[in-house]
Amino acid sequence: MREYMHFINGEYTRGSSGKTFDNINPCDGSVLGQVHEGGQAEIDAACEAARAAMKGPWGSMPMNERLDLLHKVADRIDERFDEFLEAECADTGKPVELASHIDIPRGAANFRVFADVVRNVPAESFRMDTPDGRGALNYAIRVPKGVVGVIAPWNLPLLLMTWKVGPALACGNAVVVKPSEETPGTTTLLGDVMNEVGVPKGVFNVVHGFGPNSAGEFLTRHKQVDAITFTGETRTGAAIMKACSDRIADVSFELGGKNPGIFFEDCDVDNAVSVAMRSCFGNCGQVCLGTERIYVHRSIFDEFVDKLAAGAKRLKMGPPGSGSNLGPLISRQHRDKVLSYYQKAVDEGATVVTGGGVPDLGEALENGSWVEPTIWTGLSEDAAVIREEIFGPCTHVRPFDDEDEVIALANDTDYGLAATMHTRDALRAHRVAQQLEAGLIWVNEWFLRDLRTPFGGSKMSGIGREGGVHSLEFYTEMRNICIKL
Ligand code: NAD
Ligand code: 6OD
Repeated sequence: MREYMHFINGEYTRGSSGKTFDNINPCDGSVLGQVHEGGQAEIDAACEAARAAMKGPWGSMPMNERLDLLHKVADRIDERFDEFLEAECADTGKPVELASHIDIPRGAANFRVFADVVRNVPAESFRMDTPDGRGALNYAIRVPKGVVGVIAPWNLPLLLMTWKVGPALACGNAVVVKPSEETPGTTTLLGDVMNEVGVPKGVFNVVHGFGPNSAGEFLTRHKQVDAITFTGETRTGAAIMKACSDRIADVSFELGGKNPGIFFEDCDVDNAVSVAMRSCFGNCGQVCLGTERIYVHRSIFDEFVDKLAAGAKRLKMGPPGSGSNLGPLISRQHRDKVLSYYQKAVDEGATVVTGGGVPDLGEALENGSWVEPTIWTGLSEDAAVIREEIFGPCTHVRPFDDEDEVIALANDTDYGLAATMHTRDALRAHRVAQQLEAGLIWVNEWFLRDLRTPFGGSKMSGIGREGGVHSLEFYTEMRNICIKL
């Protein structure tokens, strides 16, 4: 039986309450291990350790030494790749193929890339005239924000946690991380890596627990925390914003989405369908960038739906390591939510093209959180499954007739995270992309990431942009120094 401890001030600790909760294997409902539940005492200790690190060796460490250490963190993640892979797949049930190509490599890349961004960022300076003719020189320096609280979700646990921790540390901050209660494994393991490469104690802290009235909320309300970076549900973002408002702590939010996929008549249908297979069903649909609303030009609608349905039927469900390419949902609770939308779709009159239920994968997996990949057609745009984020392996497909119509359909949502658009017409690609109300627009692709680019959502999908130098906007503060010459 595994044990997931907090990591505070460079040491693993069980904390003071003695309370634990089960970490459940989503493939079969078995208990993987016990997670220690942090409360106010653990958050206090972690924030104190982080503050002390800022005042101590971390705060005074030369920049290149700090960034070299982060390269060593990345190298060590690579060296311990198999352990990270095992822990990630155990917590999430995701296919080994997926985690080994995306989650774990990105865990390392998030440290390397941001170390290099910080090393190379140019400084800003302005020479100004003054009435006495001598002039003045302004230059801006960047200083770390201080202690940054990182609150992460369960869908891409290592990737999304390090996407915040990498730039935060590169900029010289110390962090207190609250991983999702569903996925404690890889974040816990990262503490060991920090110690192995010599990151000073207190720089990276982890407190396990839940959200409201638990470690998550206590972190957001803590006076020693200067900023909160959060990835998760829009509703949770609203609660965190309120918690931070009393002390005007800065927030960066990557929230939910209800992302459109647009497929024009001139697209390469086979390529488009293979991209849609990933964007609808990859990670069992549990990707914030995923496509839950598809709009296909009427002239290729039947061909597209047939090919997507054939692809969905070919997916092999099973636990990690079984050669599967579709894992379970994260939990029974989340499965109940997804299945409630499967039912709503039927109640609202959808045609179920494929899926719509729970697969029979045999006795060994009957207590897991499995659902069938599902495609609907025939719903009107006010249906719940078209308006609300489901976060499951499902999508609705609707035909359209012209460009203006599809732009209006795509933008008719409270969210604005991502879109995937497919056409061979480059002019149309630019024209339409520029009218889509989303932070990330892929043409003939999906989730192709260059970590130097701005990442984030519009409308209810988030606040701010991270990635490349944009992360520096959040993880540092600028000070202007004006020198009279
Ligand atoms: P969630 O909001 O339920 O939980 C995320 C984290 O917040 C967890 O660690 C949880 O314990 C914590 N939390 C919950 N309530 C809290 C509170 N009141 N105060 C402080 N912390 C609290 O999200 P989830 O279910 O883990 O993840 C799925 C959601 O995340 C989806 O909506 C998805 O779209 C979104 N997401 C967005 C992005 C993005 O980049 N925009 C990326 C991944 C996931
Ligand atoms: O690729 C990333 O940096 C990122 N933040 C991905 C988010 C995926 C959402 O589930």
